[in-house]
Amino acid sequence: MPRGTIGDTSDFYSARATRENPLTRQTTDSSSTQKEPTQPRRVHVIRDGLAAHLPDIDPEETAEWLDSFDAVLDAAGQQRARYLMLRMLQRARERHVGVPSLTSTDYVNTIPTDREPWFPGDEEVERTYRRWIRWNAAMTVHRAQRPGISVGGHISSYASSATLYEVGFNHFFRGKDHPGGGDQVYIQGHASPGVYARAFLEGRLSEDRLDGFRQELSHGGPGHGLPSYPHPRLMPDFWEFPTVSMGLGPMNAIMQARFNRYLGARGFTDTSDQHVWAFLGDGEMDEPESRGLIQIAATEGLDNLTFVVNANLQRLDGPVRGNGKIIQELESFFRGAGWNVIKVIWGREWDALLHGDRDGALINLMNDTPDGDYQTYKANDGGYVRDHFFGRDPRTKALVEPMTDAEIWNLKRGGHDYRKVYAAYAAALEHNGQPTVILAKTIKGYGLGSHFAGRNATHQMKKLSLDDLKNFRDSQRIPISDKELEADPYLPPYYHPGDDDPAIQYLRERRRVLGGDVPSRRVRSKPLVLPGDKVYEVVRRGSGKQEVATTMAFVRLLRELIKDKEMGARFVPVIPDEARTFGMDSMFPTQKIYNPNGQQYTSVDASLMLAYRESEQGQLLHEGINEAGSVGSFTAAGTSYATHGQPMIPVYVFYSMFGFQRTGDSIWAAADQMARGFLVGATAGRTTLTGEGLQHNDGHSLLLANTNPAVLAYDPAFSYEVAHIVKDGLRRMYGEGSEADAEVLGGENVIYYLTVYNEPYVQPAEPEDLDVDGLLRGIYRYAGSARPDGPQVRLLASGVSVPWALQARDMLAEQWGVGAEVWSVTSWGELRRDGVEAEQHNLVHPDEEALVPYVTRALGDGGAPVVAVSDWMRAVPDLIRQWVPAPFTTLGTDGFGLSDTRPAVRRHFNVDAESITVAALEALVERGEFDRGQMVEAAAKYRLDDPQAAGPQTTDSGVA
Ligand SMILES: Cc1ncc(C[n+]2csc(CCOP(=O)(O)OP(=O)(O)O)c2C)c(N)n1
Ligand SMILES: [Mg+2]
Repeated sequence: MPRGTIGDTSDFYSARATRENPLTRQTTDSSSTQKEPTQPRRVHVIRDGLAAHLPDIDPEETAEWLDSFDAVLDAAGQQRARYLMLRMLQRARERHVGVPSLTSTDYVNTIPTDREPWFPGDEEVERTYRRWIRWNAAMTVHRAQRPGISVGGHISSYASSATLYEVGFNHFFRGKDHPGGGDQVYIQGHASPGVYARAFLEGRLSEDRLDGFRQELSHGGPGHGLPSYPHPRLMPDFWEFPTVSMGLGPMNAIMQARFNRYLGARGFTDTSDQHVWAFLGDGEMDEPESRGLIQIAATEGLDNLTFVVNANLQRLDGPVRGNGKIIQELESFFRGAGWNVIKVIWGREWDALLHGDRDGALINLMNDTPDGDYQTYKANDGGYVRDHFFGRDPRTKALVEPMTDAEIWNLKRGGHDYRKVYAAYAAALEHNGQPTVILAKTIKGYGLGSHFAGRNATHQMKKLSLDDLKNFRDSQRIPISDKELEADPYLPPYYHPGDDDPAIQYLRERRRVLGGDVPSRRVRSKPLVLPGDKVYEVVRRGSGKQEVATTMAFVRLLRELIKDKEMGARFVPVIPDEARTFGMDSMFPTQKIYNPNGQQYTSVDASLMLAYRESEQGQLLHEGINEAGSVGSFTAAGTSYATHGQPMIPVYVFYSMFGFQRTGDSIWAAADQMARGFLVGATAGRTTLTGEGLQHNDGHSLLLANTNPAVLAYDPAFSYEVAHIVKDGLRRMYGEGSEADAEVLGGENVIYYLTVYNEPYVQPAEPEDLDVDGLLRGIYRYAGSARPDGPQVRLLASGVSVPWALQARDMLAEQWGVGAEVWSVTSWGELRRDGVEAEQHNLVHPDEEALVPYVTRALGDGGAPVVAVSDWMRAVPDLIRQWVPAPFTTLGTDGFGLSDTRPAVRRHFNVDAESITVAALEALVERGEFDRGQMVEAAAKYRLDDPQAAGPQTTDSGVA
């Protein structure tokens, strides 16, 4: 392996090979023993449980047990037999006999009525203002549909989940002034009107703000309206966690709970009294992301996390599981993954009926009824429920005989019942060692009347007819007259009884006791003390004669930074199982990998210097092969300056191909949440990670990165460039105080994206007259023309392509008498942003002197043609096209990558030195400054169309 190649991966591969063989042998061994007859006889006892083959050491006793079971079944029927079996299982578990647990239970509440705790609140008062919140939430959306505005919103989601939130707000969610530091609450995006409506009663939002729902610009100017969904960036003192892209909330909540543990374990702040609540839709649970990380919560034993799934049985278009039962499905799924599951299905009105259900007929019905029917019942009436539900079995029919249709209609679902929901939340908090999921059955559009409740179209209904308004007003007992409603049905009044109302006093007192406002976002951190220049020296002075890849240089710098006394401990390296590829395994023994259980085994390489080390206080977050979870960790760490008042510096290093392309939506949410930190796209470029091919070769993440307004994307060529970019990034993100108070972290809510490569080359020392300002803005001249006497061109290159451009500069000078400057473009994207800003400014300020984009100023009036090249598709350099004040040619790696040597692939895409040379000559021909015949000769000489004519491989390409 050549010097300086990223990571010595040979160990990794040989270890895997030697491990595979014994494994295969083992399998063969065990299958051969199975064939041998064994004594005593082995019987298939449990197919998919603990053991497939158990010896029957006392067949007679076994027969007696089986006979007893048959006898019960014959004499007392299925229900009794089932009951006894369940009791046996329960007893077995109590006595620690290893039997597989049931993954699903009957369709009833997990917590029996007699185990419900005392409800500490004044339910009547709480229900009173819940009605006001319901009304105001619906009116917020309805009024946003007024003529001339019509910006929409959702009414039915919050209507179904009001109780789930209210019990939390009144009794559980702790605010930031709580001594424990407060909880983190992920609110379902479509429930935002309810949260605004509560904030209105609390006095946090005015009527005028509610009227600005979804009008963030036009309603009184920026900052006066309200964002559609939880968007911290748009309402930074209110929302904390963006959730509306479904599936991201569940992932981020898990990684947040895990990060809380990490932060506590590392001694930054005590997070032991904080809880993460994630409110999710049952339709949302279809997202692979929603379920995809739940094993992490289980294996890490995150009992500081509760998912609350609002199982209203509907998604946008219709039923979530019309033919099945979403609650039962999720119960099995979560329990199987190691979660504590609490079902809240039936309200207290059912208690007596269930008590009277002596032979289990009612439970049978409950078990057998598909969700589609449950939905239909609640879109009808009590008579319908009597006939179509209870009427299906004479025993249940008889059970409800004494009840009126109205009483049957009033049998509520558990998710609308304060006591049942309170019991579930209390049990979740008490549970140790596992995360909890609460599956709460509700009705979509609950309380909004028959046009909304349970209707398939309810998700998208945005306004109420006058009749709907009147009925809803009546059901919620809102003291607003018919006359007031009729005056302008587009603008029915909000309701607030005044701050002195005892119910409002109660509501506010509850929040005061629980530590203040939720949701609420605050930045309480101090700016960090930045490291001095010394840490950067090692990478600024270049690599001498050694060939070093920029990935290596970055890791080297990170290792220096992590040693810094002030800031070092705050770095949070996040790696998805690629540390060895990047040479980050060197950090295992020193920084160690965080594991709440430490390292309870002897590592196979324990005696080596670079041993694999896990520790309770580890600094590295090793996420396994899990980019989605990694972004979750990046987000939690990168927002810790606000969430916990602890600025942490996440450095997430990944294969650049699997970053923006795979998890772009999560990075978008991180930007919304105003995460700060470094994303490092290692093994960047379309032709640099050769051998890996189409799925690995990234020629476009810089383009994708540029679409995220919070991301500053840099493509450094040399290690000193990396140093300046990182240094400036730390200053901009963590080193500055706010305008109002220098002691409070100000800085910018941006994310740095650096693309670094795996091709080793000599890293030059920083030039003495380096144009640092240009480097940080995106472009500076690295090398002047080598032939001032001949025709002139300018070569713009970035990242790994700068050495190709330098080679072309020599070829142009030596072989064709042409002078070429080489400019290092550290950021095409930042140059573009600057250009766009200038254009925008000039458009709206035509009276002022026009701003000239930086790239135009930097390149000046020289007029020499410009050839731009990179290891990215042409659209990347094309980002600056309109501001380049000269003829502009771009070369790039458009198309799929493929596996071959670097020179072959670079010839194929025509981005190598030879191709640059010919492109430059061509540009000069166009201007009449070079002879066409000679240019054609050059192309033929270099065999530009023949990858087989390209030179041999540069260095070992590394493996991914
Ligand atoms: C990733 C993603 N895909 C699609 C949507 C569009 N969408 C918004 S709400 C919704 C249905 C939500 O159903 P559910 O999760 O059951 O929530 P409910 O409103 O029923 O509580 C859909 C599909 C989205 N917001 N995010
Ligand atoms: Mg739903």
